[in-house]
Amino acid sequence: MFTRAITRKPCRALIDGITTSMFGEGKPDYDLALAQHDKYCEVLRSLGVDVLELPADERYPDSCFVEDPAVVMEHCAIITNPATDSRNGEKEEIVDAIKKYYDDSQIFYIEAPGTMEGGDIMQVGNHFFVGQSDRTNAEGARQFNEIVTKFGYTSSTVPVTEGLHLKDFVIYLGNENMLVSAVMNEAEAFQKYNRFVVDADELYAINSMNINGTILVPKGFPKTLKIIEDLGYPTVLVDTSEFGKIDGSLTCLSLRF
Ligand code: CIR
Repeated sequence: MFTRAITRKPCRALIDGITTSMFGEGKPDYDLALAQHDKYCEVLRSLGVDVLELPADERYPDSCFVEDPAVVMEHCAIITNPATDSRNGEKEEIVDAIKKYYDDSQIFYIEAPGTMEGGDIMQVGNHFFVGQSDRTNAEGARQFNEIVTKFGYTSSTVPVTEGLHLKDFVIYLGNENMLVSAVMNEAEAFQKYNRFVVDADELYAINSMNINGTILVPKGFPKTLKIIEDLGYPTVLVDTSEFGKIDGSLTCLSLRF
């Protein structure tokens, strides 16, 4: 069960967020993004989550994607080391929020030359799959493993070859079920799970999110919605179109614990 989440209001500079345009063309409409973000927080609250919404930070265009500068879990929190210059400072700005919930003895830091972003970390029970991507390097993954094993967790790495972060291409829904891209469907790491391959034209919808048994699904992806509904999960559609234009999706908009 998640009882808490941290989010950050999108800033006006959001329109200049980093993008590969892998999930949408054009610049985000700021007012629409704000409305979508409000709705996202409202959905989390409706599912029993207490949401701490941090103020917009104009210095960092991508700062609403709070999943990336930290990784939170029951026993500890890890401040990451985002790989891009325009995002690296976000790690300093998330610490105070993390300190509201974790003692200093439970907070750890990924140090250079290690890099990491939370979008590359997928928790399945007590195990963490760590995507090795352009944003998370082998040294970041090594430091992460050293930290989490102290608390009884395990971790292993998975190469991310298709784009930004691991959780853009594989997501754990719960009950041994995963949504995967065709590439992740072949990954050795995931063979023991029930894998549901999302069509190439709906890849964005892989990043759906289980909140206390209900799956939040991005609006506009009917085939993936049907896969999830057929598995028997209750679903809520959430429109994230403006975040998609800068490679953002559902999980990246919150830290959940
Ligand atoms: C970036 O490129 O860093 C942002 N525009 C998008 C980050 C998305 N984060 C995530 O999926 N965890």
